[in-house]
Amino acid sequence: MASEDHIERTFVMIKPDGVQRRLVGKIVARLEQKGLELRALKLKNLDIETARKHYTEHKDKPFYDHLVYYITSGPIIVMAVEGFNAVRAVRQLVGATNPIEAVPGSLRGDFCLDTVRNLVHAADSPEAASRELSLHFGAEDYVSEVRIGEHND
Ligand code: FUP
Repeated sequence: MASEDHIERTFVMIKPDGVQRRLVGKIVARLEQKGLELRALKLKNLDIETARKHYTEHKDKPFYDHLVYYITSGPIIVMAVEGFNAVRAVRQLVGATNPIEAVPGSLRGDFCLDTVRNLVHAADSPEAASRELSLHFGAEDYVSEVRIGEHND
């Protein structure tokens, strides 16, 4: 086991094309079948201010405005996903930014063609994961462990 191996939490978003195409179940299934666990999940419309913050690293890029427009154009799913090396594991499952280069078997490789409508976003580092999780979730959104029959009341 390498020194960087550990349980971590990452941020995953199903973009408007994924929700519109009714691929939510398939995408969540791929995360779960890999062995990752859901800690928080919401279906919501992203407001423009949060979208701009989410993509702040791209604010000087020519595609920034279009990206913000697209990501706020319909409902999305936001998730906190936990597991062994979750950041790298999810990035592998998602595949390359350009779906034409994403390997078959990855979500983008199997389900889309377009670089903007590329189905899923996943944090690309533990630092990005922590920033994005705090942008999209509050403490009240998390469950600690998914176990049947355990109550907090
Ligand atoms: P990724 O981490 O794979 O989602 O990719 P990036 O953070 O580099 O890019 C974020 C989003 O910007 C992509 F999902 C789509 C959009 N993008 C473009 O529209 N054109 C580009 O050349 C690069 C990214």
